[in-house]
Amino acid sequence: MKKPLLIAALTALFSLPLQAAAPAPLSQGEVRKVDAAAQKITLRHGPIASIGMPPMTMVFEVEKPELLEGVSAGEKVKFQVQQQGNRYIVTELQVVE
Ligand SMILES: [Cu+2]
Repeated sequence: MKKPLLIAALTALFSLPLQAAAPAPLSQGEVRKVDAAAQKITLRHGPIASIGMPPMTMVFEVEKPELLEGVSAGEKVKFQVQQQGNRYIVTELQVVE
């Protein structure tokens, strides 16, 4: 009777590092403004679970200028963001139809 519990406990234990290593899911947002020169984008975004941020409109830095190519205000996007201190940096950005 105790074996299934033990297996469940071991399975849970060993799956933890895998979950920690998995990339965070993309967050949803809508582009408000693109500032290519400053490498910044203003997004109205939904909740971002990976950094515990509620929905809001804010300015993000982008990791590289190419991320902003073909992106314009009004478009819906999915994105990945990394927090470095008090900086929020978009590392992945995809326009969604
Ligand atoms: Cu925010």
